[in-house]
Amino acid sequence: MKAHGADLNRPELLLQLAEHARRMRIHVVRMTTRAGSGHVTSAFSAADIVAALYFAGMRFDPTRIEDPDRDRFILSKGHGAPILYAALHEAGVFDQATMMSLRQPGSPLQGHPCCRTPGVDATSGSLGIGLSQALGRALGARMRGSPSRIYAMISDGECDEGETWEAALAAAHFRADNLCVFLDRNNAQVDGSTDRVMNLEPLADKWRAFGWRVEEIDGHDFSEILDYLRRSGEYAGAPSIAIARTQKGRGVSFVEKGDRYRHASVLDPEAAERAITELEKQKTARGAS
Ligand SMILES: Cc1ncc(C[n+]2csc(CCOP(=O)(O)OP(=O)(O)O)c2C)c(N)n1
Ligand SMILES: [Mg+2]
Repeated sequence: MKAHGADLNRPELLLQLAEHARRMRIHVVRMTTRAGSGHVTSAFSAADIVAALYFAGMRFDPTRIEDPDRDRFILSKGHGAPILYAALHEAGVFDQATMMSLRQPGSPLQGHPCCRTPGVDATSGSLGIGLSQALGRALGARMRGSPSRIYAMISDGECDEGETWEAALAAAHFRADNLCVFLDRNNAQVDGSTDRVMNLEPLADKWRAFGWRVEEIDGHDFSEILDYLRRSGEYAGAPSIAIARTQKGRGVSFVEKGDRYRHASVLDPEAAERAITELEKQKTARGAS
């Protein structure tokens, strides 16, 4: 099984990833406005990394999601679920109607990821549990002799959770080099900026001290994301983490700036139309350049 986009040259791949991410943000707006709840800004901050994983980094074939040897993605910051669902829809795992059933009773797409949902690799949403699950998956894959690589995204708010650091310690101890993590470093958590609520700096030094390979990247720059993904596959003997600088709400100007969209908020139908119009223009702008 190959990664998506493996046959494209680099400029083509970068354009294709931007296009997937742009469409995924539109899916997020549509499904959360329809549901009337969800975490749009958290989904947007993760959008570019998730697009790069599903459409370039991971060996993921939507027609073979049961393959035990495919790569896995664990969205530890489970409230960002709409971006995961957007990627799975974009990849063809489920249809538009299923996507639009987000948060409805009986829908497979609940507000936080559930491993019973096709294509979803872990149940998450209680913050702090995803890195342990990812490590368990990584060690399990190694024991089975599987080529499966395990990708995870954790949030900066989750670095306030003890379990994150227990998993960090264990991953280095067990030399889990098939584990590749992105830390969505948007400097924000529910109650305000991470600096004010619980200072994490020097964050990269902390992960290094725990024995990880650490890179600091721009989490909205596909080139930097792809370079990290390539290098993480080459590191031997230790897990790797990219501390990815991101922005909550990234992609739509008034969502990036607006205080009213700070955390668990969705766009009302009028704002959703404005957001979609802005995202549609991004395609035109790229097409013209
Ligand atoms: C154990 C636990 N405590 C509290 C919450 C409620 N909660 C949901 S999102 C969130 C924090 C959001 O900030 P961050 O984790 O940095 O994610 P971001 O949206 O910035 O990516 C909190 C405290 C939770 N889901 N789980
Ligand atoms: Mg955060």
